[in-house]
Amino acid sequence: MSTPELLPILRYPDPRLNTVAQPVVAFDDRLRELVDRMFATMYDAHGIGLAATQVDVHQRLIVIDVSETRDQPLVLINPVIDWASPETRKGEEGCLSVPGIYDGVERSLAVKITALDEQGQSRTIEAEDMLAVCIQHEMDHLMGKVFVEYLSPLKRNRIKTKLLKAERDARD
Ligand code: K2U
Ligand code: ZN
Repeated sequence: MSTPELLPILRYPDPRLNTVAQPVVAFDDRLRELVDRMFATMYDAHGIGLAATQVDVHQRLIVIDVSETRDQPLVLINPVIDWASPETRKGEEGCLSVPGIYDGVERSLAVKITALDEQGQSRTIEAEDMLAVCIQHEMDHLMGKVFVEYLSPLKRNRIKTKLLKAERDARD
């Protein structure tokens, strides 16, 4: 099977990253095509997660693969966090929409979620460690939130300036 066509990833501070995604309602071939292209885009970018918001599709859809062997794909459609542990930990995060920037973000150590799979079947997932962090990071994207919004305004403005300059330099 040929590799699905890659999708362009929106770069911070693109305002479209602040869009709140809508629930998925159609479990059809178009959805499956989108899921395939999101996985191809995530693997190509060496990411361990990707939210539809990041490819300018504003539906509640996330793809994840936190496995070392890059062969344990997870599709989360219309995900809901049913429980998040009160215990939290500050971990270093990056984002495919904020290239080259890494900083600490506080996240719950464990989460329990309910989500639909590509066939529309409901499933519950108990996650901890990196998978729990990734799920929280991606679900923020579906709410229009990028991890730099947890940082200080000073840091965020420096990041915005840096990335806007990088975009300008890339165009010239
Ligand atoms: O942009 C994204 O949403 C993909 C994120 C997912 C993620 C961020 C922070 C912590 C866990 C997951 C990453 O950029 S994927 C790149 C990456 C890979 C390994 C560890 C951290 C970040
Ligand atoms: Zn991200």
